[in-house]
Amino acid sequence: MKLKVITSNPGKVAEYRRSLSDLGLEMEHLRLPYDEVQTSDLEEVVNKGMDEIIAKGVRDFIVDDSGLFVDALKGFPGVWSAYAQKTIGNGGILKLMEGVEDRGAEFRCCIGCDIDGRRIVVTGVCRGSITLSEAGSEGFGFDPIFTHDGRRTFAEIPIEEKNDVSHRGNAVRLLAEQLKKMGLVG
Ligand code: ITT
Repeated sequence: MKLKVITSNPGKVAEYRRSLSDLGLEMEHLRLPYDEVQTSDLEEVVNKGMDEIIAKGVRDFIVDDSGLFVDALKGFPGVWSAYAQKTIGNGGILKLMEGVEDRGAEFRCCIGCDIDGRRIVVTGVCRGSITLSEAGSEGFGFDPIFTHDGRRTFAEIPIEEKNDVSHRGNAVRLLAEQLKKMGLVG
């Protein structure tokens, strides 16, 4: 079965290709802009986005709304992650964290999947911390400043290892459970 991954971010597509091919799902990248409503709730962004995409007549797809939530910044950049990444970038986040001892943070990923006329929405989380400096060249976005094991950033580990522990990997595992329950994958 083929699923479209509707995103402007090729890094997400690469991660989905790795993790969902095991289920026999073929992923196809589709750039189709949709409104990301401004709300503090990733699931709401996903559900509204899915309504809009379905209204355009597109079916059998995945959308993904993700963010980095930093404890000491009271959850910032969170739902404003894309804007923060484009404006202040990783350097700006590190600057905000200068002299801050509590470096705890988490990535969250909400996946919306329309498949066979049905809708599945799941959220995966990955706890970790913000590093003192940027490291690594793998991945995308905030990967160079986030570590899950306190040793290497997400930009210093291969995509398979990131998928094993990441917010997106955890969300994919929840999605896979649902798809299996529905008998849509083996
Ligand atoms: P689409 O909305 O088109 O899918 P996007 O990159 O804007 O692409 P999000 O709004 O979900 O995606 O992501 C918000 C920001 O968080 C964005 O700057 C991403 O690069 C970043 N981000 C999301 N997932 C990430 C991950 O696994 N590792 C590092 N940064 C991530």
